Amino acid sequence: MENSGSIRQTVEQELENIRFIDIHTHLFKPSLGALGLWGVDELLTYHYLEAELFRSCDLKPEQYWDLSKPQRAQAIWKTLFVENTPVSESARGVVAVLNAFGLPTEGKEALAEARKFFAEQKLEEHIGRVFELAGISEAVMTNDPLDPNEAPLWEAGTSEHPLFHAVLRLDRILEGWSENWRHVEAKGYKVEACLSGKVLAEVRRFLSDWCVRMRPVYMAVSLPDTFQFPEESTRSHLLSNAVLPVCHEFRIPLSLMIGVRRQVNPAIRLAGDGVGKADLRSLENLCRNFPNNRFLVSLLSRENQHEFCVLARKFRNLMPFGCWWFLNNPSIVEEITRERIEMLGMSFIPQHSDARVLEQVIYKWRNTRRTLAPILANTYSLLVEDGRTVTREQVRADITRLFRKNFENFACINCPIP
Ligand code: FIX
Ligand code: ZN
Repeated sequence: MENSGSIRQTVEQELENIRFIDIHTHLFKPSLGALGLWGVDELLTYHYLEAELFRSCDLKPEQYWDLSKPQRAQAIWKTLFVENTPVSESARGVVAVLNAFGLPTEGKEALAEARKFFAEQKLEEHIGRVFELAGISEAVMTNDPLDPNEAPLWEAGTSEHPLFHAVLRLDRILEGWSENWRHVEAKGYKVEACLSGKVLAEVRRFLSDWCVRMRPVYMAVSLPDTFQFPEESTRSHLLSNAVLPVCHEFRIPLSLMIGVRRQVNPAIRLAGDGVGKADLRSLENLCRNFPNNRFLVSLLSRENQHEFCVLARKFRNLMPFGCWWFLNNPSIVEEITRERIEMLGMSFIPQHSDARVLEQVIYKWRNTRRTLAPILANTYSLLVEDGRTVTREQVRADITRLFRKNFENFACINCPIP
């Protein structure tokens, strides 16, 4: 390929042909039942859209929360899709999903028609169709061993599903030990609020038992912008003496998602979280002090991204991934992805969907392909200008590395189970 036109066409074709692994979602395999959200009412009551609703109507949050789910969806459809033009990233996403299924995307009647369509779908085959439309082969879940609705399903034994991988989510342990240690104790582990050597050994046993039960591809935690390591804290002790040793034993990475300011506005619930710039010295200390652990990391603040790339150049056990949450907008995805390629080559994971509702993967991955095509094409055009030829095989290998192999290798997906 010599000219930019043929390069762009080849990049678009290879992006279209390759099935990606979605490495962080809030989707659930069918055997986890009602935890899995799908259909138009769930799409419309996505917390991203709830935040936008309150900016465009007189409904007060407390009035909104008193409504039923269908009534909330109706309020959002009326406000953001009928009375206003759905131009935000999240609102346009709903339009793209309805359009992908050949459903009407505007007017008062469109919601009723969409509801009828989704009510007719059988979940198992619907999942397959949605993943095909999204161009993904698998989705990685978020699974909480202390969630009162989810844990019993795993403890009773759930069936594996070829399209879903599990993740052991640690927020209630690492961020809420003082109020949650009793739930760990209730499951038969001799733990208490204070972290003695014996208690830490029991926490390791709890984590190991859940790794055997869930077979997670990584452990994960979402951390505030104020996260510090090391520090004299329960979280720091649990990380050093329980979580990281068990991750190492099971050869899985620890995913750190850093920078959330939880409940900036509690009145709007899940939509009320904000963002703050993190101190990356803490991440640097973790990567340096635990060279045999692997850290799969996403940072929420745009202001952290350049320093993040520099840090990733220093530590091969640090894998940057995704343009997370408030960063998952084309204008910012472009900036972040270009600086990652310029500093890290193809040794990072560009995106995840963070989908909470099944059909969101359709628009989130279409947007990723649409945003990345010119970035990758420009990358190869510069290389041609500077004296290298670029082949379709190289483009295919690079995209496969970005959206599959970097994760498979880093998470040791194909390693023998310890
Ligand atoms: O901690 C997380 O996994 C975040 O992604 C969520 O808490 C957040 O609500 C979200 O869905 C962002 O996209
Ligand atoms: Zn998430």
